Amino acid sequence: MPQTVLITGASSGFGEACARKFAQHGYSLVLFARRLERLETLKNELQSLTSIYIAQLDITDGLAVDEALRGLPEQFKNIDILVNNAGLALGLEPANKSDLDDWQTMVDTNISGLLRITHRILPTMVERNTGHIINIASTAGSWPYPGGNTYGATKAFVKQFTRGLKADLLGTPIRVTDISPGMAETEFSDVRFKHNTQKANAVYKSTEPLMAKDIADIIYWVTSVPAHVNINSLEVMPVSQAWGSLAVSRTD
Ligand code: NDP
Ligand code: 8X3
Repeated sequence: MPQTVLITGASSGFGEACARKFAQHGYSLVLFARRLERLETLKNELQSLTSIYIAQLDITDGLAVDEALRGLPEQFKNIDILVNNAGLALGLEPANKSDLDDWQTMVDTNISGLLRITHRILPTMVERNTGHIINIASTAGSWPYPGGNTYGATKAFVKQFTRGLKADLLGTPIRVTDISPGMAETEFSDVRFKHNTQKANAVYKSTEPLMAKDIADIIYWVTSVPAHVNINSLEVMPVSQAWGSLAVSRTD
C-alpha cells in the first residue's frame, strides 16, 4: 500500500508542485483547496501516476475541515505525510494603515486553519505510530520587513508551533519540520496585492526567485531522509536574495 500525503493549498504554487513531486514517486494524494476546478485539472494530469482524492475545502471553516476529513474514503484515511501549505499574505501596508479584515484572514488561514487540520490528523499519526508533518513557514517569520507585520507574525507562530510539536512528540517516531522559503514566484504576490498584476510582477522583476518546484523538491527530500533523522527547520532563499541592513530614522 503506498503512503498517503495530504497537501493543503494544492491548487497552485508550492502545493501544486508538491502534488506533482509526490505523485511521481508513487504516493497516494489527498489534495485540498478552495478552487476545485484547479484540483480537477491537476487530478486529470496526475491520475495515471497514482490514486488521488480531491476536495474543495476552505481551511478557515472549522465545520468544513471536520467534514472533509471525516469524509475521506477508506483508502485515503491514513495520512502518512501532512503538508500544511495553504496560506497567504494580504497587503503590504504599514500596520497603522492595514485592513483589519486582512489581518484576520491571515490569522484564520495561516494559524487557525493549520491548527485545525493538525489537530485532526496528529492523533491518527500517534495512534498509527507513524507520520511526518511539514509546516510551511517563511523567512518573514524570522526576519521582519516593512509591511510584513501580521503575515510575518503568523509565520513565526508556524515555526514555534512546529518546535512545540517536536517537543510533544518525543518518544514517538513522528517527524515534524518547518520549511521557511524566501522569495518564490507563485501566485503569492498576486494574492497579496489583490490581483494588481503590475505590483505582483514587480516583485520578481529582473531577478531569479525560487520556483515552486524548488520548494517541492525540498519538501520531498525532508521526507526521504532515514526514518531516525528529523529535519527540524529549514530556511531557503534564492541566491539573489539576502537580508537588508537595520533601518535607522534620521532627522536630516
Ligand atoms: P499560492 O498563492 O500560489 O498558493 C497558496 C495556496 O493556498 C493556494 O493553493 C490556495 O488555494 C491555498 N489557500 C489559501 N487560502 C486557503 C484557504 N482558506 N483554504 C484552503 N486553501 C487555501 O502561494 P504559495 O504557493 O507561494 O504559498 C504556499 C505557502 O507558502 C503559503 O503558506 C505561503 O505563505 C508560503 N510561502 C510563500 C512564499 C513565496 O514567496 N511564494 C515564501 C514563503 C512562504 P485556493 O485559493 O484555491 O484555496
Ligand atoms: C513569502 C516571502 O518575503 O514575501 O513568505 O514574506 S516574503
